Amino acid sequence: MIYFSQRKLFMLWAVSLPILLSLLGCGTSSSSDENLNSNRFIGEEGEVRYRVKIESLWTSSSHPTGPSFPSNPHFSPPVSVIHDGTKFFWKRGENATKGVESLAETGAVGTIFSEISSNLGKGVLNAESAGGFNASGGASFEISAKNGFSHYSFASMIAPSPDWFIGISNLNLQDDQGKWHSKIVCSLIGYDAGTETADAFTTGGSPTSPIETIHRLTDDSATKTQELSQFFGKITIELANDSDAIETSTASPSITNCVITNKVAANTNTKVVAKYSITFTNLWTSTSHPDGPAFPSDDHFSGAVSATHNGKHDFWKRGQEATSGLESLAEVGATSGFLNEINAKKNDGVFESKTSGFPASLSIDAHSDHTYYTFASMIAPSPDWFVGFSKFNLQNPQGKWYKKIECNLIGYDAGTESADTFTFSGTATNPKEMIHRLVDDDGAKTKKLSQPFAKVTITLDSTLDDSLVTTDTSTINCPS
Ligand SMILES: [Ca+2]
Ligand SMILES: [Ca+2]
Repeated sequence: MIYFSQRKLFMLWAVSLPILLSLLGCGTSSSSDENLNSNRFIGEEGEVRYRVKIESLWTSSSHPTGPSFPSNPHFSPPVSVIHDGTKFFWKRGENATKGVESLAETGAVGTIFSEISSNLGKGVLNAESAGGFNASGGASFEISAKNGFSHYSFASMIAPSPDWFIGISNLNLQDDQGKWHSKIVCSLIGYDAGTETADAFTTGGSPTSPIETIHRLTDDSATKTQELSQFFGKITIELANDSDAIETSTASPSITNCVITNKVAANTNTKVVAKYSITFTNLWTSTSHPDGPAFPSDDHFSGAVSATHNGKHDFWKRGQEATSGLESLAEVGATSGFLNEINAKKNDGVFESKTSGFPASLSIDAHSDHTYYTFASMIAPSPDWFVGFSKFNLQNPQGKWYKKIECNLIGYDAGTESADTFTFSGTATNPKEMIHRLVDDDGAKTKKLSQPFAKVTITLDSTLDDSLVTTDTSTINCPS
């Protein structure tokens, strides 16, 4: 069955012609043409429209040590294709088509549109091009997909360059159940089309022979690799016609370089996922705790267990006895027992749970009904000491998501093993004590162990409804 209309095919060519003309200036200046940007398809029944915004992140300061920054940095008109997932407009690891070669080397779209139009109705639903843009700007336009044609690809030349481009290949706008994602934000890295050889931001070079497959600029082994590894741009793809007739996804899939933000309950805008990045930094050094127990030779932290939840359960809490899972984490660094205790409440208030390295970074999803964050990681070696948060609310009292939280983490004692040195050995504390801060203990060790062991930075990456984010930028105090 053929899913495209003659109108679209006509529009395809009507749009591509002025782009061809405008490309004559691609090497000297950008051509951000509002008329081209306003190009959009007329929605048909069953079609789902998305707003697409491509923003440049390419500046002289973002790529300071790469090839000389050009005087006229810009991007060629991005070509967008909606297809069925079997047709690849371009793909890493495969040879560029003549159309992709032409686009990546000169920004011209004539050949690629010829290739696409021959596939209309055979795996390709539609294609279009927006206007090119300066490295200080961007492009915005709409795309239109439908069931069976839910995959999105685009490419735009990094200009001037030999054959480098930004793009997305075969991004499914639907989840595994065929429901539409509400919002996808992806960072855009640079790709090499494998057809022209040069290492500078200039057009031209010598044809690569034999031709290489399309690869990321960072896949090259030459010096340019690291220098060109920064993101060149960002793309935001957001559902435009969000009506009850469209089945929106509640899934939260993980895609490299992309963040997908979906509603958990489709019936109200306030039930949204908030995506946070969490970074742990080690503050525990021989100089940070100078007069405490002898600094160990193998100082480290165990893996961390993290969870977002609705606050109904205290997985660990100061003044409460440690569970066997936390005891095992605090005494020997085993994460599975504590994680299992959390996962046992998956249907009773736990939203997401995971283990991660420590100090390290992780991302975790919270949700309007699950705004609390709990984690723990063992201070090792130690008898039963750990750092962590218990039930920290990621929303302020007005129900708005915090943008950024920075806290120093003090040490806790799980109350299950007794010793005063940084060693694994000790005797079981009998009877068990309640979980307490190291500084709560009487005696000499108290003051010596009062310094923070680590720092945690919690940053909001995205949430569907920005009105639910606090505008307060003050530093949030650490729970203790
Ligand atoms: Ca190349
Ligand atoms: Ca203890």
